[in-house]
Amino acid sequence: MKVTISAIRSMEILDSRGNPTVRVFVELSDGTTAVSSVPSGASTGENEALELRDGDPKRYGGKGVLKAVANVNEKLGPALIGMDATQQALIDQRMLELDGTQNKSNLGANAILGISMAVARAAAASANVPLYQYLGGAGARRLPVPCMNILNGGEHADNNVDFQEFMAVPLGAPSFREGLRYVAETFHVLKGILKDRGLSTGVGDEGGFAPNLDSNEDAIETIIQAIEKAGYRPGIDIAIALDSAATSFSSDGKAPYDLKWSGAGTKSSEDLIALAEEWVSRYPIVLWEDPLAEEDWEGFRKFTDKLGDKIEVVGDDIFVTNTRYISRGIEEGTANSSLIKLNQIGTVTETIEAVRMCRDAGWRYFISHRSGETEDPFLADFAVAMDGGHLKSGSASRSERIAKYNRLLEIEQELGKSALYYWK
Ligand code: 2PG
Ligand code: MG
Repeated sequence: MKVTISAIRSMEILDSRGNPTVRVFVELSDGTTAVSSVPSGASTGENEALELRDGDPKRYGGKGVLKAVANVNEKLGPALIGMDATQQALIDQRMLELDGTQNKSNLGANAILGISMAVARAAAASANVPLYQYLGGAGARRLPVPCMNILNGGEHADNNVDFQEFMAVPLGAPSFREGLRYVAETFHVLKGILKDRGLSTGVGDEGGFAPNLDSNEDAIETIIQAIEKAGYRPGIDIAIALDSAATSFSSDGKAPYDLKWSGAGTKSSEDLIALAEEWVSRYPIVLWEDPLAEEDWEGFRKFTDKLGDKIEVVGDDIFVTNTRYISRGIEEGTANSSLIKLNQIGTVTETIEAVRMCRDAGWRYFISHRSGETEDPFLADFAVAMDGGHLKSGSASRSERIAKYNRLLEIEQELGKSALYYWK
């Protein structure tokens, strides 16, 4: 029997930074209910789908989302009642039509994504299959390598480190569970090292430490020290991934780059590429995200020319999970991987399209949380469904990050012997 959408409602909740975000409740004709909560970024790309905020200075400094909530309750929800809940693509398409803009600026990507995620979850529950299987099919059994962001800088922290994320990648672990243990242990050892040096062990937005360090190199060398001290072999058991988030140290999305947090001065694209070449030859780096800014397509291409056969070069702000930009990237050889964030594009269906485009081109794709998150673990199921291979969900602290890792532990246990785990 066809199961249809019978009710949709929304409310304003808070994200992990204490900023308002959208929660959506969906009810189906068979009585199934589901909830979703929408994440929110800080180092956002210019071309991301629009996150609708009220702009009313009297509430949350203008960051309220009551307009988006009203759009769910009054415009989007009523138009979807009676639709077959398993027709995810048609439901998402209907919402795009209702919005009528290219970047969802009319009704808000936060409103639209909240419904899109809750509908997927409700349809899965109604079919009595886990979400990862509903979205990924019977073959969805690969757990992602957790790229754990253990040291934070840039816009995610108040320290003197320019690069936003330094991630520990447990690529030599035999399973997700063990991989998570490798990097969680490394996180704890890192804390001890920082403490011994008299440095801050306070954490940034994604739960990694955010100390003031001697240099950007110091960040990476301290992590390598932590990996070794935790009993692991750098590059064999645990490698390193970076997100420069370079748009955040360029004034207009292009060169020049001002390494303003460390005070290392102004750099050209070529300077940053040369630095990356040196780092990749010296350190066990396997992935580098946003080494250059969102408008620096040429710099990105040069970076990929130099390093694309050695490491995964990921575009985040430059591609914004949008097939328009990913297809250009594929044509021009801009990168060899795209970051994948549901709320950058705003529907589950379009996010799956972005993944498909990467796969078809022989690119990799890197499934990601946002720096503002909630306790919703949707991302964990989504990563397994997409056969993602690796994901980033922050550090081994802050429950909004751990919620995703814990859900992955559950999925791995549920899959039992059929679970897969490997890098590449
Ligand atoms: C990024 C993300 C997530 P934000 O730059 O990759 O780590 O940060 O959500 O702030 O854009
Ligand atoms: Mg990024």
